[in-house]
Amino acid sequence: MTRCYIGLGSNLADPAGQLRSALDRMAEIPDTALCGCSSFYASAPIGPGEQPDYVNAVACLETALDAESLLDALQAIENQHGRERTLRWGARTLDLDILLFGNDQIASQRLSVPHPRMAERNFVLEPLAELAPALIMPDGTPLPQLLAQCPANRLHRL
Ligand code: PH2
Ligand code: MG
Ligand code: MG
Repeated sequence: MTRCYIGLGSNLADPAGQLRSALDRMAEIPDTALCGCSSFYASAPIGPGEQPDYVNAVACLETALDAESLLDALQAIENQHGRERTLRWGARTLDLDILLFGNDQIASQRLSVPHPRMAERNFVLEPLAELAPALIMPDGTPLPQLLAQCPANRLHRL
């Protein structure tokens, strides 16, 4: 089984409800157990134009799937939640990102793991630290060091 961490985000159509429903669906992914979820956080949007604030969280999964199969399952859940892939970093009903997949470092056409921008995003690092405060990244960097270096962005626990 591989322990992985999934970033959840939404800023459209009842964001907290989107995240709750996504967690229910994630708990049903075959050969996979949902082992925890952080608090939900409100965060200022990073992206183009005027957008509503996001609700963000991080969930922990234990899975026997490979990373691409897990990605398929997560994208299916995004699609069930009306995700439209238009503007990069545009507003969205549901975003599910594989942040970490065990200690794997993956650079394929479909997947970059660890998530390439997670070190710059306090709305990822803060909830991740709630679940795994002493986590060491696959490159050996301790999570507390990333947190200390992360740019501030408006964030509060809901
Ligand atoms: N996700 C993005 C772009 N910008 N901003 C916040 N606050 N939260 C997000 O989850 C987020 C974002 C692209 O995935
Ligand atoms: Mg994302
Ligand atoms: Mg995404």
